[in-house]
Amino acid sequence: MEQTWRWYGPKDPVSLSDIKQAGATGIVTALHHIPNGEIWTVAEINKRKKEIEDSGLKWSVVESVPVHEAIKTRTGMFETYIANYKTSIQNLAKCGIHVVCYNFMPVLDWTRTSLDFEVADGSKALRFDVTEFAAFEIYLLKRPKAQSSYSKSQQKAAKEYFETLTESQKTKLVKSIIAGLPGAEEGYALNQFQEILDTYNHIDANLFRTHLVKFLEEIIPTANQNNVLMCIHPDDPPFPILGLPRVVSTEEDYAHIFEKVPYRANGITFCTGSLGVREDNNLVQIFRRFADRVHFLHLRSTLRDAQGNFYEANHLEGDVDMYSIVKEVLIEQQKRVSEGRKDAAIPMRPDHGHQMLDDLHKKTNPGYSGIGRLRGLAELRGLEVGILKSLNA
Ligand code: DNO
Repeated sequence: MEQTWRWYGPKDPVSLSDIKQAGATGIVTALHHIPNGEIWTVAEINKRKKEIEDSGLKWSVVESVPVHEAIKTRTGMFETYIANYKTSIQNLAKCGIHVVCYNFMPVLDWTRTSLDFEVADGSKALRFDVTEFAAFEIYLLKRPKAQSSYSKSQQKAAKEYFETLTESQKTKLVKSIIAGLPGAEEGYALNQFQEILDTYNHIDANLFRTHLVKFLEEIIPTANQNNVLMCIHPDDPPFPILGLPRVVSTEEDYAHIFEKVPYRANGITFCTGSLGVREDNNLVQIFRRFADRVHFLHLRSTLRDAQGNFYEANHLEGDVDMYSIVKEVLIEQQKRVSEGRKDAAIPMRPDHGHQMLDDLHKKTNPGYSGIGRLRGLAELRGLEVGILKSLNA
């Protein structure tokens, strides 16, 4: 696997030289300063690329070229934004960058309720708690119909939990959920949030899926012509939230978009942590079925409970069988070598990590502190070496 690392650009507290010491060779980044929907120009791309290369690293993957909300709802200036998206793909190709990650989640990118959940060893992890989320949408957001998304006992738990909250805890909960996690590109305030949700009032999962397919029908041929591999990130968490449709959560969701738009440039960011939150997602089976179009790997684990809560476990613990996944990846890579494919070393990044050691005293990007990811990368690298030796023995 090509060892990569997400870097949020010059303002990231983890520097390019830190990343080099972690042993990664590839950088995963985006032009976060360019507003959603606008063209990424060759000049801007090359400027960032040079900065990375001057540190002896390579810009391996773009994460993400964000998909404007207007494209998802097919309203307003969506045609212009799609044209701009294609131009950005062409410009990235001109600069020699050929892997592009993106997602198609409505309104919010990845979502958690707690960014500082203390695990047994004293480090801090990101967590999603159904009761907290219900309390947020029923009592703080006051979303009409929110109650009906929950069972009677969930509603009761949410009410009891909400009644224990102080004002500052309420503010913190709202912020954790909607202020925008790193890389999300969009953050919202509570008073404008319902209005944004309402832009989906007429869009159910079927219609939303059609919007995704139409978007792919437009951009994937351009990517294909330019040798750019597009890889869609699964929904995180992989189930509907806030009454919004979610259409990239399961094997069947992926099967649908690949059947409609079969080019291999229409690929996956295989995120074990996101997909692994659903018990009915068989990760090895999903990987095997779509292995040839996995263009990028996010390796991390989650631990869920019977109530649907989950937190981010250490990379080799939790519900994800990381050994089996990495083994499948290495088998796929060997297959690609035998087929003469140029993309045989799949870029992977240690996705997220606990806030731990010195990082507990620093301001870090939630999920993206240096030391937690360093640990994750080291463990994954060791796992890879062990499996490779035994495969070739
Ligand atoms: C979270 C990430 C997401 C992901 C985007 C992909 O850590 O996995 O921000 O990058 O959803 O577009």
